Amino acid sequence: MNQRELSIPLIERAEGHRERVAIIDREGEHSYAALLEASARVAGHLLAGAEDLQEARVTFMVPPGFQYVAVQWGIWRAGGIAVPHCLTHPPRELDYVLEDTGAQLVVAHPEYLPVLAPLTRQRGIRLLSTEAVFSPIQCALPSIDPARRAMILYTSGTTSRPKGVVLTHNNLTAQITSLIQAWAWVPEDHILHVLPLHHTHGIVNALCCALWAGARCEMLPRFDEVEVWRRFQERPLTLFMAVPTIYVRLIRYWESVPAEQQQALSAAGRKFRLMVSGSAALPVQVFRRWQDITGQVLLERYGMTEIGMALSNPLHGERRPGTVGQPLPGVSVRLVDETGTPIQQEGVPGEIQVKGPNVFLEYWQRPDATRQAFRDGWFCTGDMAVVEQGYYRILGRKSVDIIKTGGYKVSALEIEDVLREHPAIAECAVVGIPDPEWGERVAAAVVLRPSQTLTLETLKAWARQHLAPYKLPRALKIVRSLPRNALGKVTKPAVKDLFSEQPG
Ligand code: MLC
Ligand code: AMP
Repeated sequence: MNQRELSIPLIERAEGHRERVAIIDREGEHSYAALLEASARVAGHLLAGAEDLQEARVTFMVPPGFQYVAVQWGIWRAGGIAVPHCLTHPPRELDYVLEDTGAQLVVAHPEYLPVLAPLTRQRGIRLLSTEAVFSPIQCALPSIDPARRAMILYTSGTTSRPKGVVLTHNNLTAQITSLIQAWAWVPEDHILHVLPLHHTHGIVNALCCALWAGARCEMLPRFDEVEVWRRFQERPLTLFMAVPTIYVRLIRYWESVPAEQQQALSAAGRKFRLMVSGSAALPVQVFRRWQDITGQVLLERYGMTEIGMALSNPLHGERRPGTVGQPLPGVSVRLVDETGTPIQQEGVPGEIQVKGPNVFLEYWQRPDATRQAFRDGWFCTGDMAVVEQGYYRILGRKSVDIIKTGGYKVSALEIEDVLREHPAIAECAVVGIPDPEWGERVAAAVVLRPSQTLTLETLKAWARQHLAPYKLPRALKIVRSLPRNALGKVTKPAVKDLFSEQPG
């Protein structure tokens, strides 16, 4: 193997555990050696005679499993920037990513060729099937400086359309090694992976950490409570990571089965060395119920696409429910007041700001947005928190236009822009309303055009063509006018009140 190519730390490390099992998927077990070989072939096909992709954006739409990882690594080894597509995105959202990244190459599992082919044809982008990129090929691979861009992840925010968060190999290494240290990953670990692979939680925390450690990553095609409980019982798992909605679903399933089966499930849950929750606030009742059922004290942590993970309850020591613990190794965290002054005292709320090698490079081709996101070198998260007895507690977000549903962050503004295209809708306002299963649910208040009608079902069916399933409205209120302030601006708290039985 060419020494020069081994400069991406995660991939370089794989040489150290070639014979170990890296991935378990529906095809079986795959070693680190197999990953190295398959990813080299992918890189060869992507390069197609070129020496280095020089940070070309390569999007890929591959289901969770060995092929996903081999394509991701292949893009990196060829010198490209890997951009994972969301598998449930409708064509409009897929096309946005192709356009915004200026993608030069797309790799797709055959299942996704029909949806991608018309889009890539229209844009003149080379589309490669996974069947083609795994065929044998000999080729020298470029040397990759880890300061180079590695990945773009799309995140919704306070702008209508999602922004591309650019992470370098160095950013990824910092994010991974911080968690390896904090949660004491070892090669003997075996994680059950159930999260989507276009977001940081699934990619960095669960997948890349496992591969860095030389551990086993057992990947399900998607979350399914029955299958997860089955694997808990049958497999020698040590780790599990999920969003609160997933724990809610697992609890609901446990509660639905007979007592004997509950005992067996509980015993299976007890064997894990660590279970983590994140991406959204973990309700204290869920924390306690999970502990009753499995004996597991969930470790809650806080993170964001732009920074990876920043705060975590301890592996050893008290995991305090309703809090997200303390700064992770190598990550600096502070709270600031409205004037931007750091808060020194406990008990005083402020915005969370983060600094460190884990913090992303830039928003893709949005220098203004990048600049606005930083103050004196600190990344402004937009999340509010308070420190109480040494532990950070998240209080909420500064923006009412960001909704967290099932662990997915969605922009109210993006949904509003789409809903306004509906022929029956004159005006609309989208908010997140509290929900015990989803954290928040997307709710739309709409003013109809004269003599038009609309139901939630017809709106959902229409919106499904334009938006990802997790962005669809789940509650609808038809109103004569939207609540506005004296300046004519829609008042979102009043819109939320429209959906609550007792307006507050
Ligand atoms: C799906 N449904 C929803 C919904 N999503 N209803 C309300 N709100 C939502 N958000 C509906 C479906 O449409 C369907 O109903 C029914 O619920 C069951 O759908 P499903 O397909 O079984 O749901 P599923 O796809 O399993 O989704 C549940 C989930 C998923 C929890 C597994 O949301 C998920 O994987 N979430 C994780 C997201 C994540 O990884 N975030 C991390 C971002 S990074 P119907 O009526 O339509 O049939 C980050 C940083 C950090 O946040 O700190 O980690
Ligand atoms: P994303 O942009 O999808 O990466 O989502 C990041 C956001 O998720 C953060 O800015 C927080 O608002 C939220 N988040 C992540 N972890 C937690 C947590 N443990 N508690 C509350 N909110 C969280």
